[in-house]
Amino acid sequence: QLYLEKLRQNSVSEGQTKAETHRLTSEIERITMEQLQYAQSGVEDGVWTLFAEDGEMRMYKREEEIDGLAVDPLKAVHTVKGVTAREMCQHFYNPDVRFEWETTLEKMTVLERLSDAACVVLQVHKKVWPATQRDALFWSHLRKVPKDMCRDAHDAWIVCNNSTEHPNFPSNNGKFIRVGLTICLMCQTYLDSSEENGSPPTRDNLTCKITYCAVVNPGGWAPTSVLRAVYKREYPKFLKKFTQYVFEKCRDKPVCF
Ligand code: 16C
Repeated sequence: QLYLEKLRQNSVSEGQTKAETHRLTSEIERITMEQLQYAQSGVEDGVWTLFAEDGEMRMYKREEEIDGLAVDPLKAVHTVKGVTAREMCQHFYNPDVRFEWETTLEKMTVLERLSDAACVVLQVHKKVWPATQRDALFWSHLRKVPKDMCRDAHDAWIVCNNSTEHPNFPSNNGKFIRVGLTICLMCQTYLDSSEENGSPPTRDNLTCKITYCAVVNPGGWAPTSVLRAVYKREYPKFLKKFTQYVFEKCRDKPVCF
């Protein structure tokens, strides 16, 4: 409780989020904090299996099934030079730019703007043959990580997306199967030594460490082989495309901490 209060004060004093509360405030606080701790825990515990590697990017999975459906948790780490944690997370959060990097989308509607850093979104994803088309309804939240939780980083930011319900958009209404998801992107900025000499940091002095965690429940039947093939193809594609997109978008702009 004390921690949550500290977190709230920290966010508000730094002007990242409005102070007002809304119907999802406490759920968002709780799940975002859980996801922050989950993202910060390592992958060297013997339960994660490396399944994709490309440059600095490493993707790990755990094969898990619920009622015969593959829901394999995914954890990925990546390092990108020249961008900050805030730039990375803002682009992941901002629904206005989602179609610029998200390749699985057919349609997206922002159902509610809860605050300047929290919203509820309905997404219809592209159909994967032979499975029924999926949709996803979730809240999304962007926040700065409190300084004492940044460890050795200059700063850290997190976006957490988590399934929710909306009375006007019930699930499994005939056309789509609704997936369940808990996803977070946690980014940490590191400055190289030149910054410590007193000169203002440029993009050449920045490194962004990225951790992406996802658990997606397909919500209804789909062949396990198809599900695992989609995971294996789409997650690496997403992380490479998204990070490259943010790098390109920011490279000629002033650094934003
Ligand atoms: O985190 C990502 N994107 C965020 C913003 O969109 C947000 C969204 C998450 C939605 C994840 C579930 C999407 C179900 C997609 C259905 C398959 C589409 C494939 C289209 C291929 C042309 O957090 C980045 C998400 C990266 C992609 C993840 C793919 C996860 C596959 C889940 C499979 C579910 C059932 C598929 C039925 C065959």
